[in-house]
Amino acid sequence: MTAHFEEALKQSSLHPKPAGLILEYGTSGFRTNAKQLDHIMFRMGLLATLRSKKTKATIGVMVTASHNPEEDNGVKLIDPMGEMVTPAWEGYATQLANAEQEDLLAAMKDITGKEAIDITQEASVFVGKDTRGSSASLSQSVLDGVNALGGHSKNYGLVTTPQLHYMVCCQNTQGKYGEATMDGYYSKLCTAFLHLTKHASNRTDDQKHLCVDGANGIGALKLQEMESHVKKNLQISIFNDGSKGKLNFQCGADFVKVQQKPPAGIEINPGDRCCSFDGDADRIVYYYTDSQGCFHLLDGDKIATLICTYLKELINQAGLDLKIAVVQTAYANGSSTRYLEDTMKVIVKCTKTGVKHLHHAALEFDIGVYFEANGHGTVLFSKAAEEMIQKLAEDSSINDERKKAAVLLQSTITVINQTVGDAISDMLLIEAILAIKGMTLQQWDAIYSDLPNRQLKVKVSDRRVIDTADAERRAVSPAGLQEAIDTLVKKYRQARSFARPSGTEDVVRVYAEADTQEDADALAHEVSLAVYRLAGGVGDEPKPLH
Ligand code: 16G
Ligand code: MG
Repeated sequence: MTAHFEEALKQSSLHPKPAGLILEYGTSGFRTNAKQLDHIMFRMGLLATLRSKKTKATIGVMVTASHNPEEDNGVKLIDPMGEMVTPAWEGYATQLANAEQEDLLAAMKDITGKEAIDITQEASVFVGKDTRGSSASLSQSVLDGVNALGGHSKNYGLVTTPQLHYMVCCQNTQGKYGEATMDGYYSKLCTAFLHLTKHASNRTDDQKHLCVDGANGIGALKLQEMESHVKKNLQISIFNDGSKGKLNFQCGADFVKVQQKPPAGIEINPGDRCCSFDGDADRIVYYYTDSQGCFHLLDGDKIATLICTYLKELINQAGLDLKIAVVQTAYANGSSTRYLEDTMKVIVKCTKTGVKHLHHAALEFDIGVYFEANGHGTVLFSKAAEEMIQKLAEDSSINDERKKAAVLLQSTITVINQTVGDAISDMLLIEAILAIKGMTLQQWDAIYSDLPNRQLKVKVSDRRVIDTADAERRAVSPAGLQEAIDTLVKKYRQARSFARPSGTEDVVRVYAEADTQEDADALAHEVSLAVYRLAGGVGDEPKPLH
């Protein structure tokens, strides 16, 4: 076995690990300042090759740090069906990343042994990168790692994260999911989009126009590539296209969602339809300003509700008996949960933060719509549901209404990237739904009213002292924190609050909602103080917002 690892060991010394540096494969892979990542990239090339040998399938490695600042970077692994890498291998990733050079062989042997990997098995790894300055050399280090273990690699170069997920899935389903090329991706999604919007003939030119904030990242480049395919039915103006602004700086989906204001670099007129992607284009939020110039955000919860409403109508029209559910996290606005459960009567599930948890939960249903409030999400259709829809669409004995619904459902499935949340695919789906329903953003926004909310961060000496339960909605430790939150929440109307340790930053996040913005702000501040006092806050005490 050692012989197979010799080259890897030799090459590893060209990608030296800073002695003592410990990094962890977090919620979405490794993510930190780009300068600390070269050895991580090489080793993830090694690990992806081992994972490929184990699964006898193509594995993906994406070099990106999503919405983080430009100077950061990161890497995540993609499993054969285009999903996030399985948790046991996150552990191996951490193990391999933190082994000192002299322990690397032992770490590789350990993983190979535990997983009973046949080291002589062929391996194949797809690699992609975002537009950060550091991504070119870091993705080369991933390729070096793959080559060192004798794996085959395909370098997709600049792609969005969801595009790479898509390629991996296409490759491992022998093309059943689509063709593993950029052309294949655009042509699949855009053909479905044009088919869907063909049914919306009375749209005005105004309604065909969309302003997109590309966060100065990869999403902007890819939209430019795609534009001509959809032009007939959607005219896109791209802002923050990376030609001058800085990646994610005062723009992008994360900025807009957290700051609850429009990004820099975009001029919005009242009524304009706008959306923002994040730095690797796996998140999207929509927004507009009204005639008073007031900003309105349509976040992941609003998107899930719109999609769910649309799908439910089509399922009814098609006369299909399919169970639809929405999966959310603790951050979901209370109004959205109430609307979905009470008015729409759909099943709502709450999971821990992080795409893999939502994705996993959504797989349990015929149709699982999952979205984080921050705009990451997609829709999963079970194999049985897809087959039922397909059969119905081909059934010549049914009436026109059922037929039309079945055909629309078919194209809806095609426009969706089911491997992971995808800003481009979500955007096309949302645009198609609005077109088909003849709906403006204002009308969409009016489906329910968000409860005012606030998110804050608290610095503590060790955020792991906070342990949560009930999908992060309750704090189990430190002692007294949950009781303190309960007491504070009771002071306000329609209030809810929780604190959870971040999976991507060294902070505790606090979320609060209440029936007025003042109360949401006050509650968020009071809960932050409780966290600061009970969970070992460092630095100055949190100050009130007003
Ligand atoms: C990562 C997650 C995202 C989650 C966020 C929470 C993936 C691909 N991304 O970006 O889903 O909302 O972390 O960050 O899983 P936090 O733990 O710092 O609040
Ligand atoms: Mg992202």
